[in-house]
Amino acid sequence: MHINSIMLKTSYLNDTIKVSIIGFPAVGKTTMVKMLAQKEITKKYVPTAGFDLRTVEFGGFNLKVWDFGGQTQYIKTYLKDFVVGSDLIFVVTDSTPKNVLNSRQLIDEAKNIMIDDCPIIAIANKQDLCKKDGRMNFKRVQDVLHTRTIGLTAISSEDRMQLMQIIEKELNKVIKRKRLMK
Ligand SMILES: Nc1nc2c(ncn2[C@@H]2O[C@H](COP(=O)(O)OP(=O)(O)OP(=O)(O)O)[C@@H](O)[C@H]2O)c(=O)[nH]1
Ligand SMILES: [Mg+2]
Repeated sequence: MHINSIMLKTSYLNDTIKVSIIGFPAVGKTTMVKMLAQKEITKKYVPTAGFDLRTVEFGGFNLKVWDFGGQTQYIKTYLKDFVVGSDLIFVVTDSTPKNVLNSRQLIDEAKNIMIDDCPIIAIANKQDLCKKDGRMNFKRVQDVLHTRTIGLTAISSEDRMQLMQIIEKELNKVIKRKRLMK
């Protein structure tokens, strides 16, 4: 490997990117993080207490992924203090009409906290259940949220590549912005 490419790679790894994943309980945030980290996905629901911090190395980036527990007391406590400083925020919904409407408020709150131009992307999760129980498809979710929305089935490893490509694109923009600010 040429010395310049080694240096480039090293400096990329030094760029730590904070990715926050927020949303109400049991919408699939931790499952999404496991998918990103290529960890085994079990279907047993274990609510996240407080938050979990996981480092995911991906495409030369060093991602610090903050997985916030969705219970009200955590959202209220952590949203303001810990989401600040994020480079990228995912707001996850389980695509049920009620949860989508509630998530709209969450997005508005996150937008108010993040006064800089941190991208906020909505995840319409549990798309596998749309036909079964009338959940909204990701386009309808996007219409309600007025925020760029990606449809996902976090328990399906087949969706991983698509999600990774989207994240990579966003991260490239984030890195450029961070370097301009240095
Ligand atoms: N059918 C289906 N189930 C899913 C999907 N994603 C997650 N689940 C299930 O939903 C449940 C909750 O998932 P978690 O990832 O633990 O949810 P969470 O948002 O982290 O929940 P909190 O930590 O309480 O905020 C688990 O039983 C998952 O297996 C999906 O795309 N489809
Ligand atoms: Mg969780």
